[in-house]
Amino acid sequence: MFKPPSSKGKGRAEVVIDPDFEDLFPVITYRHVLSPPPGARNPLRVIALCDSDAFYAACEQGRLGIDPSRPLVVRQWEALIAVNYPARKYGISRMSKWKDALEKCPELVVVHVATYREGDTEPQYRENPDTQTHKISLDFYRRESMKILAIFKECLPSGEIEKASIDEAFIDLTTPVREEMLERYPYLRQVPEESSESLDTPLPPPPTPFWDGLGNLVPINPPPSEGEDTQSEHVRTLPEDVPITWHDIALSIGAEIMHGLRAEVRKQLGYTMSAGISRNKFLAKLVASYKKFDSQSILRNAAIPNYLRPLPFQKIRFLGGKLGQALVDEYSVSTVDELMCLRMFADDIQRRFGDESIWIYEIFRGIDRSEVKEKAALNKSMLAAKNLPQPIMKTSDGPSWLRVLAAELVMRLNDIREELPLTWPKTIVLSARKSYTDGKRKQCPFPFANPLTADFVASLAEKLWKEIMGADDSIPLNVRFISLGFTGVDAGEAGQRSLEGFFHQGVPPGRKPPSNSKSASDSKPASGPIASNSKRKRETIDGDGEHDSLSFVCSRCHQRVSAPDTGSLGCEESRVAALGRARMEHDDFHFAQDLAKKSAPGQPSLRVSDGRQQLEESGSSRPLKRKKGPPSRPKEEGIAKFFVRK
Ligand code: TTP
Ligand code: CA
Ligand code: CA
Repeated sequence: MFKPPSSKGKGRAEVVIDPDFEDLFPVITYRHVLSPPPGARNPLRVIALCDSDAFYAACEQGRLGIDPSRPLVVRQWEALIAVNYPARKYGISRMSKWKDALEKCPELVVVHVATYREGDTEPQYRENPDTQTHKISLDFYRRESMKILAIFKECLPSGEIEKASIDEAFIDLTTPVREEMLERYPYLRQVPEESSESLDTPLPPPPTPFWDGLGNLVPINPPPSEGEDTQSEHVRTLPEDVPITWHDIALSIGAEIMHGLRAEVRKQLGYTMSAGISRNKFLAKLVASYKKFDSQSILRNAAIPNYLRPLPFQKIRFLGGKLGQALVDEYSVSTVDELMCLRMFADDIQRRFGDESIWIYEIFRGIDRSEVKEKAALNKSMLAAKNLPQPIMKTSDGPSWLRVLAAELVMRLNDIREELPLTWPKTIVLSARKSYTDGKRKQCPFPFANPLTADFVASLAEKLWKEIMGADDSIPLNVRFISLGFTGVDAGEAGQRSLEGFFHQGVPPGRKPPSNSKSASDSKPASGPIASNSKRKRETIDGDGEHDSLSFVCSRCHQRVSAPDTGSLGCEESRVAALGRARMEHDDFHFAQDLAKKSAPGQPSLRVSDGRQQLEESGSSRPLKRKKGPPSRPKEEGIAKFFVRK
């Protein structure tokens, strides 16, 4: 039985709401509209997720000046990584091989992603680049992505904006919506004099919201899904005239803002975007794909229960992979409704898997208090990497790849230096691997150089390569993965460093040696379980393009650890590989800490502020293959392995 709160008195006592969804129908008071700043529990919260349509395809369309009605796909080697909407009408999808796609649609425009090969100082577009000698570059898409974000920020100075992936951003619209609400309904600025409850006085009844032309409003009672005659058994029909709330007014204002923002991006850059607008990040993301292509969808609180209940929970972004499967295995159910009907579910997961697991239960009830947080403009690390189709067998074959990687890194660093001229990395790191568990890394300080050239970077990389591999060409190397990266990339300190650069080559005496795992040790624990688990999801398969930021929460130190920017790695496999590497590197850190702890009393102990750094700087570019290894995580089964037991 559904009955939203009355606006008279406190209301709670007379409200009959499905207890699972109580959080969706709070009494909204003057405090919620007046007290700054609105936090994650504010019932007037409005969050949007904006995602570019067929992003790389749209970028290429714009670059080539091709009419958007023409079918176009973007290719990376044999695979398609972006398919525009006209091409989708031919049944072409990201899963298609590009040659099959051409058969389906002979007039298809096929653009291969730009690539670097040895000697290139900039990526080039080529029809048929060779994966044996070339590496892909996503720099153009990154730049376009930055332009979109810049428009968001310019148009919405009071909104918080968080880049969520190369073509997505979360926008917290709560503050701009509130400003507009007070502008439109000035009577909300003042608690009525006759009220004795001051700020906790419920707001007066809201006006009728205006939805026309603002997007797709998710219905309170969804119609049967396509191809089915009857409504899902999981839907509990609600009265169509569910009363309007002030949150509906807030959502409609938010939808107006998003409409304007998307129009501005289209006008300035030509990109179409789709958006989801709801009460939190999880729901905004979920509803963004409700009806995609140049549209936005709005999920009112009243529509949330019947939107979530019939949903196979494995369709939820961070439950799509192994965790979702573990839930299916554990409870033998597949929809949100079925799980919610297991009355013991909440207590059961919490008891068995610790407090962290409760976020799942909250999500199913439409609750997600994770914040929209702007990320630092500058990544602390940059990585150019290549999975080698043909392994490097001889030491003398390494430098040609190092030059390719160096060219990409230099272009990206110079790109940043155009905006932030003092940006400079502290360290250059080379990693060469036979497999995830068998690799070598070496790093050295990155001295100042003016001008910064690919040759300069390549020469340092070659020095590291020789230190790792030696000079003996007769020893077979079998290197299958190679990466060159900068760490400690800093915009602020650079002025000082550049001066130092004129006096010292390398690290000045007395200066602290550079650290290369700041991303691990600096990173704070996730702001909430949703954040941590949504990121963890990216380890598995998500297909939503979230490939430029990967992280996990370490079960030993509970720190969030980020994989370096994997921008040059487009496919899911590479993302998983990047995360795998980050895990190994972080394990090394603990390995070193464990060593330090084990040092016998009286012996000089290995002081570890950052384990990897100490090991490497001691000159032992230790093979990462571990026979003894750090104490491994106890083997957890089923859902348990997804949570840190407290
Ligand atoms: P998506 O937003 O997942 O997809 P899309 O923008 O191409 O299409 P849609 O309109 O459905 O949102 O990904 C954004 C870009 O990320 C995409 O254009 C290409 C790239 N990408 C990859 O390179 N590999 C991948 O596996 C995925 C999923 C995306
Ligand atoms: Ca997209
Ligand atoms: Ca996306």
